[in-house]
Amino acid sequence: MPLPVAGMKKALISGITGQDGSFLAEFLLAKGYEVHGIVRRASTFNTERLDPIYADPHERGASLFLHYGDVTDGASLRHILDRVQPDEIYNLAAQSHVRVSFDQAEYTADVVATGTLRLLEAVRDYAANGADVRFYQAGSSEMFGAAKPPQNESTAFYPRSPYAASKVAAHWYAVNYREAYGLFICNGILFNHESPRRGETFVSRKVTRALTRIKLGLQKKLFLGNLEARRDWGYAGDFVEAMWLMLQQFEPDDFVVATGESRSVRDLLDLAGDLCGVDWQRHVEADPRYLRPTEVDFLQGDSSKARAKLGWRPRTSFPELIRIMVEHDLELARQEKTLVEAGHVFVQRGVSQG
Ligand code: NDP
Ligand code: GDR
Repeated sequence: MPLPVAGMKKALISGITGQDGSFLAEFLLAKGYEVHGIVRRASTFNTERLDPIYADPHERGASLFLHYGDVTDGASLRHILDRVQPDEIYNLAAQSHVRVSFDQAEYTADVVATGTLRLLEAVRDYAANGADVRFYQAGSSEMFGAAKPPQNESTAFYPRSPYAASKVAAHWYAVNYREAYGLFICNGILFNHESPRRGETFVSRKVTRALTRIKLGLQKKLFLGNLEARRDWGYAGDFVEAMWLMLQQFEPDDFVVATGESRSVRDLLDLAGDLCGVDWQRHVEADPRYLRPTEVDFLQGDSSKARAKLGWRPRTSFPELIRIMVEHDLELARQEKTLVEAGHVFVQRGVSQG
């Protein structure tokens, strides 16, 4: 591996292969950081979202480096900290699907709650050995759960899923490590943010993938759960900037990051349907598999603090976000159609999970 360039700031991202990890890596590389990411071993490639920014580490000038590790494996985290010596750590690793967390509650807690604790313990030792390090914890609006909107930093948490309860635990671990050991730790409480890189079992992407495929005759039905739930949906590319801004402040603090606007799943279908020229009512069917035992009905964030103190604001409106996603997925559908017309059989994967 080439020697790091002196003076370059080093960031370590857990969850770098996910939606946010890939946007954050791009953002930090553009700022001149050397970026290191933790990747878990899988039997298939899980680094697809990093393809556009990944260069062979043997090549001169490479500034993105990947390390095998897992937040369920504390020793691997310590080894990575020793090797990388980061200035900033972004803890984005999670089993992040709320519905799945009801099926895999213990595992979700192990990754989301105890995984954060393992990383904080490793950071505590790293700092005790003299490192000057800053830590970002990826908190979620799901922590507010049943609390009345609009939700801000003073709103009491009322988690409604094993995922949300685990994020609340991680949040308080982070606060405690800040207070107990004087570490520079920030909790970002981010409301939903989406993009063409969103996993296909989250509702925004599930809708844009399905309606664009329906438009081109590749699919007939879309099975969904609760259409009345309301979310504050923003663009992931805008939200990763807020993570970075938190770590550039004089004092560590916690911030809500949101657009301030809330829409229902039905509104999302109306907008995506209009953009595709598809009457969704003719194609959408209810499937109770996608309902959650306890739902979060209404999220709408108040990010006045982040706007005032970080100077952060969202740049991409909801209609613009959905337009970007529809355009991207329409292109994917066109590619699929070309293959189908050339005789390839297409299998739609994975949507039964989400
Ligand atoms: P994704 O699900 O797209 O990415 C999750 C990342 O965590 C992936 O890189 C995944 O790896 C990795 N991961 C999962 N389990 C482990 C593990 N045991 N050890 C190491 N890495 C692991 O999530 P997002 O990018 O959307 O979200 C990033 C973070 O922000 C998450 O913590 C999420 O809970 C939180 N969040 C997200 C919001 C959103 O709207 N997107 C809103 C609020 C919070 P792999 O690719 O191998 O699966
Ligand atoms: P969420 O996102 O649970 O808010 O968590 P998701 O897109 O999964 O659900 C949003 C809302 O849509 C309703 N819904 C469906 N959801 C899915 N996935 N599939 C369906 O078929 C469907 N039908 C209706 C859901 O019930 C829900 O009300 C996301 C994740 O990124 C978390 O990690 C993150 O913390 C929060 O956002 C903020």
